[in-house]
Amino acid sequence: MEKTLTIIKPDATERDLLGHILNRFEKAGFKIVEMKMMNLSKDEAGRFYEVHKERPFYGELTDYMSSGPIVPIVLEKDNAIADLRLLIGATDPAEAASGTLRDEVGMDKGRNSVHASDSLESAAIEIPFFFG
Ligand code: IDP
Ligand code: MG
Repeated sequence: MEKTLTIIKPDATERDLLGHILNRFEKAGFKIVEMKMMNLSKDEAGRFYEVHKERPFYGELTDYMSSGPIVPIVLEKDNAIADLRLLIGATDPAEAASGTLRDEVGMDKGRNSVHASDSLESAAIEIPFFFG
């Protein structure tokens, strides 16, 4: 069984979409194995998204991710990493395939409601970041 990290982002907790999103994960066959609600400081958000620090949206991203409650979750399933990326859809909700989570509830390229690890290497760093 593979594990991946997802984060329900501030735009989704703010709009009371937590139950809906958890239900989508469970219906898609993911087991919720760890979960908590918390707030990140801008510094912590910066550390989580360190790989993007040279990108033009880094400041906006770390402001946004520290703007309200987030819910990091470890999900488990066969092929969890790739399957979760498919379930959430493209980064920009306007480009996300029909029926994906970002298509359904995402607002814009920044406020796209959910994070998901993009590889085994990322999951191995991202899971202990929140669940050490
Ligand atoms: P991903 O979340 O689909 O893996 P990444 O390219 O890794 O997308 O970007 C990380 C996060 O940074 C995105 O989910 C989104 O919240 C934010 N982001 C990406 N591109 C932009 C942008 O052009 N403007 C604002 N925020 C962005
Ligand atoms: Mg990414």
